[in-house]
Amino acid sequence: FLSLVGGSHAFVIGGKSAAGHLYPRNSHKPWHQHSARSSVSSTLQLHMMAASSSSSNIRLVTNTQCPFAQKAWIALRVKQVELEIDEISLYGPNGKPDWFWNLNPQGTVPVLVVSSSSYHDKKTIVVTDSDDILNELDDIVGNTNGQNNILLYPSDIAVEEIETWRQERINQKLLPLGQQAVLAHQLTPPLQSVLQEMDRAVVGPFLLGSHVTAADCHAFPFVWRLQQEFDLTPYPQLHAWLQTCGELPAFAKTIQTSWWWWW
Ligand SMILES: N[C@@H](CCC(=O)N[C@@H](CS)C(=O)NCC(=O)O)C(=O)O
Repeated sequence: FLSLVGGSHAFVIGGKSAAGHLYPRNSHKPWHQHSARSSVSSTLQLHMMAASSSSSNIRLVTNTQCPFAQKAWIALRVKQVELEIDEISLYGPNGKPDWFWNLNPQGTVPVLVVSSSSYHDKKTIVVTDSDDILNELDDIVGNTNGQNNILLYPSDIAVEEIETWRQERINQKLLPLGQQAVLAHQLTPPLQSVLQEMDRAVVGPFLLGSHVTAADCHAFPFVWRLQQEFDLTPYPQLHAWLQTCGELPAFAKTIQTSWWWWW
């Protein structure tokens, strides 16, 4: 069967008869064949997968210049996931291949593909949005790799605190105000006040204390890019946080010499 899970950009392909390559490169199926909807929740689907899995494979379809893809890549590296990276070009004559349109009809990276198989079953979970990847990664990796499960949402930190960083400070404020400021070539007063708010909110050494959480993975690609354009030393806590993350292998490996903004 093939189902698109309502509510998040994730769907599951699987069932006893699914075998071989799920996304053959010569497939020319129109993208709308992914439109069948299911009311089965993604959590249930993940549990179904966990119950039957005996081996799994995690693949990130990405472009390393993209900040959203970097966010997912950092999270996967923080969680020490054994990962296959499939980099595709998005634009120009070598642009998106057909198999990629089949995988994600929206045509955006990153896409996380988690395949698991056992004697009885074969399932693939596809997550097509970086926010959903961060939201679901603790469940996905917890189910495929029981040990060593470093949590992006640790139990001693309130989910709301992580979400305030992710949704309010980064997605709602920093992204639009950062774009305006970069295009205007100046650190505008509205961006300055968000950076001040963020600076005061840093617990240190990481955004919410002694461990990396989903907040750090999410914020880093965007704040790092702003630092390439503007002097962020007037925001000492934020500046120190960038430095700390940049020295960790999980983050450092994802920093590229050539990169894209987020618009
Ligand atoms: N909401 C998506 C946005 C991802 C996104 O915009 N990716 C850009 C590259 S940075 C992309 O794939 N663009 C290709 C296109 O729009 O054709 C996410 O967070 O995953």
